Amino acid sequence: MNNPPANFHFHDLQPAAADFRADVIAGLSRARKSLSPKFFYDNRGSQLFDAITRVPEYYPTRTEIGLLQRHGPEMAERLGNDGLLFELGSGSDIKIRVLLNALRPRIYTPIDISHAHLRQAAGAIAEDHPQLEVHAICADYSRPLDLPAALKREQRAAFFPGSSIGNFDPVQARDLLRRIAALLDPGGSLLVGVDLKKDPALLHAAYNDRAGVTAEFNLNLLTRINRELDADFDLAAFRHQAFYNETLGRVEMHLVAATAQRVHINGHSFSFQAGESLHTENSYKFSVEEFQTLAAAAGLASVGVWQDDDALFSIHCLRPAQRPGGHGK
Ligand code: AVJ
Repeated sequence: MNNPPANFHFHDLQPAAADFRADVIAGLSRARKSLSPKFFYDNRGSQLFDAITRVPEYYPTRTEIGLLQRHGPEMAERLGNDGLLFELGSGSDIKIRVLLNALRPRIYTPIDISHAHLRQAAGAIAEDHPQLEVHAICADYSRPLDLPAALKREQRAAFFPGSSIGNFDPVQARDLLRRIAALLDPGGSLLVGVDLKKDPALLHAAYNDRAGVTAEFNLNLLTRINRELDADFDLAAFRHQAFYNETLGRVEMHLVAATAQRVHINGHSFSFQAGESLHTENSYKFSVEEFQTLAAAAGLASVGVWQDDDALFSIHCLRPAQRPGGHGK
């Protein structure tokens, strides 16, 4: 953006590059190598994720947008807040545009780890909505967050789209929902997109698209490590793998070494055996009841749930449950 509009504010609380290096070295040092999926989203990774949302097999994004278009006014009414709207992991901006039109908050605060992507998307929204204060925060929302003081006084609601909650294992997901609950007012609510359990063949197709965009997205993590951490992954030696783990109710993505590999990162050296995998993502799937149980464990009560006719995707409206002795509405 050449000329940020006056209603646009950018708060950079981005994690330091040192954190990325330390996390990658720790992840590759484990007996079962793994990295957090939050590292997918460098500029190229954010672009590739956008491309995934357009492949025919990847149903979540278009299904969630359909739900927002169809039920947006009712969702806004349930959210019931015209103060401040947080968005966690502001991905594609179509979703938030639909919700902003229905809810009409005074302040919009997207929180995203991807700096350039956030600046661009949030800046465009500020331009198109001159009445709306946009306070974009570049941060890792999976960690405790110190809110800019200007945002502390408003009535707050939150939107957590895309089933990104599925990236966290159950205990982490509960803790994250608790932290989001703490961001809300006693009367504030949360709208969260949650991918539903379904025929594993549909899940398999969604994470193994024919055009190979998901594979490229997965492999881009190695490109990013090579570039930012001066590492020497041989990209041709790793292949994308994604499957539904029925026991754990999650899609898993891995990068599997075709042959034995040795990789150097910043003075460290890591070996892969032939067939050894680097686990790059979990994407948990939930029944409506399973998600409500998880939310309840985080102190959030269900005040509405919407799903499409094919039961592919759900959106839940949750509200901090009244604490005994508390003053919730
Ligand atoms: C944005 C985390 C919800 O798990 O479906 C898409 C990311 N990974 N294809 C998902 C993703 C592979 C996506 N989330």
